[in-house]
Amino acid sequence: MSADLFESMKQSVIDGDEERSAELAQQALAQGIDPLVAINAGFVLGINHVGEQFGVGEMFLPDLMLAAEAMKAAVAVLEPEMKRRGTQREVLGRVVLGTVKGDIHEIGKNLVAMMLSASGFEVHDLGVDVPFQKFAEKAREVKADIVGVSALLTTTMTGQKTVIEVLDDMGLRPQVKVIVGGAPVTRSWAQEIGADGYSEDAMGAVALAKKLVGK
Ligand code: B12
Repeated sequence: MSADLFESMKQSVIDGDEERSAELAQQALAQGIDPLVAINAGFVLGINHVGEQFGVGEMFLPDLMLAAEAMKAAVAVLEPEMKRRGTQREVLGRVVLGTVKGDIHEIGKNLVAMMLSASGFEVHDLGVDVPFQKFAEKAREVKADIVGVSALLTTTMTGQKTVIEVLDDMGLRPQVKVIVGGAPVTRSWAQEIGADGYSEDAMGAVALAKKLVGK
């Protein structure tokens, strides 16, 4: 019976069916299933599948976004019970993320945030048009492992460099790692500005973040 339920959970995420995922999470709670087990034996398998299919070009951006939303809906239902039981999901690391000052492109950044949080990172999303200083202040406040800076304009890319400089000035480096991304950003740019990593997409950002926190 549970095997069917777990399979349905996986499928609901693959289908990007937010309502169905939330409903299945409710069912798991009603059946007394440990919420962490529901996540790891059910929903996570769905998001992993979508990530793999996306990687090989079998699924596309909208599928990835819907899957991440479905995953989030399930986790939102399960979270209170996890807290109550004290079985918190292992937090892989803390990430401060935002689109840099002068830039209001948020779709890619939101996707990176969703995938990181669906994968077990605690994400502090500062939004768009974020002042350089704010990345560093938030990183210090939440003891971030990673700061992620998104930029979609050639004119705002230089802001990624400034964020690294501010982190340096505040003595937060090299403990706090910096990852950068956005359509005009390249690996060589990331190297040039002394970032710790670059990824061209959200799945890559998750792999990169895991590597940087040693997971
Ligand atoms: C949608 C869009 C907009 C929307 C944004 C809506 C929103 N709420 O986000 C609106 C209409 C507001 C907009 C405005 C502008 N835009 Co615009 N916009 C785009 C467009 C078409 C798509 C961007 C997008 O969402 N892509 C989909 C997401 C999923 O991809 P992504 O953002 O690249 O993110 C992925 C990766 O880059 C990576 N990633 C992203 N961030 C991060 C961060 C980290 C840490 C990591 C690891 C990875 C990572 O992972 C993401 C997921 O896979 C692009 C064209 C393009 N092909 O990029 C132009 C584009 C970026 N825009 C452009 C321009 C010029 C502008 C404007 C200046 C236009 C104008 N004259 O007003 C304004 C600027 C406003 C501002 N100050 O920011 C140019 C930039 C040119 C350049 N090289 O500088 C582009 C390239 C269009 C073009 N070909 O001319 N835009």
